[in-house]
Amino acid sequence: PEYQYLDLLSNVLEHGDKRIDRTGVGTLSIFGAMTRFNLADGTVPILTTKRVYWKTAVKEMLWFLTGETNIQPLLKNHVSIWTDWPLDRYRKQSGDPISQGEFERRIMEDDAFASRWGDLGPVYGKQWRRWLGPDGKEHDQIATLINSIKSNPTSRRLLFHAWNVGELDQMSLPPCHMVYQFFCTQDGKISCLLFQRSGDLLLGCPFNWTAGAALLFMIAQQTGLTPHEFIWFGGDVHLYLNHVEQARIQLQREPRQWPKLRLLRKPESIDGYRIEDFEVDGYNPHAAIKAEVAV
Ligand code: THF
Repeated sequence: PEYQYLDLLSNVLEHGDKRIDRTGVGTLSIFGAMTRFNLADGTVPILTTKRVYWKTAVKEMLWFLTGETNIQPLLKNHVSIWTDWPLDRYRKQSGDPISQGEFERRIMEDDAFASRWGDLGPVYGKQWRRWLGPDGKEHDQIATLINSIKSNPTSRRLLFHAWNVGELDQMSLPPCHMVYQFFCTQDGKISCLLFQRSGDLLLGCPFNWTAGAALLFMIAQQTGLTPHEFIWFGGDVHLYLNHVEQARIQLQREPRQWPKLRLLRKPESIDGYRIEDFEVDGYNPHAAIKAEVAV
């Protein structure tokens, strides 16, 4: 199961097209990849060949679900993975060489500063919960999805999308994990398929798989179904050139058994989940591997 990841990583290392990317760091890229994870009995694809901070990934998913696009609530929950983009913009536009710690402190303590500098634009949360139609009406794609799964589980339109073409230029970063589609079987199982146009194989994908599986567990619980498969399609799947050493270290490690995820409580709705509701059992990973994120 985890060999799907390790095989992909070694494939990108060996056959990736070397290019300079948007960030200037450079990548090895392949085009078109799939991974398929069976979630039976609560199994979740949280990589074991390095420690993945699964709570951070789940907190990020919960933040998307609130419809938020400002990093302030993330920081208050001790999640810093989105700080680099607002920080970069602030430094460039203000000329102030502020440290990351100081910037984060100001975002948390000063609401006016946060609303001026902490917003990422109409990214995931906005598109998922408040996609703006041409008539000015907002569309809650998540609520619609859950209602549709309940009322019409064999529908081929069980999906939500973040690639809002008309608003891309206002986003700090256009969506990477773009479309999530769902599929229900007659015997009460539900699967999720995610299409991701761009995947940072070392840092991003392990997070996206963990978060995607957590989302499927929540949606399954809300609709009374059992999680079945989490299927992932990647478009441009890449390894940053400053992650090559880390990838080689990870490839030398022996995968261990997947952990299991359990939801400790069933909230009234998809909006009621908190991080305390998630319990992961049997997670016994190899050591964490440090890597810089490309901005
Ligand atoms: N940009 C790039 N270049 N890579 C990405 O993975 C990525 N994202 C989001 C938006 N742009 C991206 C941001 N998500 C980490 C994890 C996910 C991120 C950004 C950073 C990260 O640094 N993870 C470390 C430490 C985690 C922690 O401190 O808790 C790790 O070791 O996993 C992909 O959606």
